[in-house]
Amino acid sequence: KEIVIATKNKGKAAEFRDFFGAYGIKALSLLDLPEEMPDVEETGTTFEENAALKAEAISKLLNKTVLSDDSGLVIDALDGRPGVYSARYSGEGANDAKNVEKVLHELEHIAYNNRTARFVSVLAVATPGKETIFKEGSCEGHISFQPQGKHGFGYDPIFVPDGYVVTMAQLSGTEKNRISHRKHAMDRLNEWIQQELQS
Ligand code: ITT
Repeated sequence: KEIVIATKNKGKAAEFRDFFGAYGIKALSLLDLPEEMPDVEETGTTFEENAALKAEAISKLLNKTVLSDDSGLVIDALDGRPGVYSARYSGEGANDAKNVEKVLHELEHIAYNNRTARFVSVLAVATPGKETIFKEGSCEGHISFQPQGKHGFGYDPIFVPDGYVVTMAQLSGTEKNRISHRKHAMDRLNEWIQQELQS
């Protein structure tokens, strides 16, 4: 079995390959498809809206079931920013390093206790002729003062998950995938996956 993941983010794609691999399902990202897929404009103001936009657009184009993930980092001291704007937080020419730098700068004078944050992932599954389904997961933690670690992607180098003294980027991929927001959302998708496997 195969499933298309409507993402061009290599970090996400690798994590979904692991999650679906455990079910014996091959997860194909948009970078794995033979045809070039358009960039879907993320015009929504919530993770759900953007996840639906991505999954439904690609599902329509391919006429098959497509899963998307809209995710981000929600920081309490920044009133929830970067949130749905996580990918392009540092503006034109944004990349992971610049986004991380911007967050650290904005939190410069904030004490560790007040640097609480969570990663959020909303999965949308769009199937032609069916209602789109949504599953959400989150992972609580704190924002560190310096980037540390080389694993993962995005804001992983500055996110210390609750119960840990190292950043998400210092954990192995296997460890991250046991505790992450995306893992918790995937757990909630388990029932749907089991049904798919039987169909
Ligand atoms: P696609 O839309 O193609 O999937 P994207 O990177 O634009 O890729 P999003 O719009 O969902 O995806 O933005 C999510 C951003 O949130 C992502 O670029 C990271 O900066 C951050 N993020 C999400 N999940 C993360 C994780 O597991 N670890 C670190 N940062 C994460």
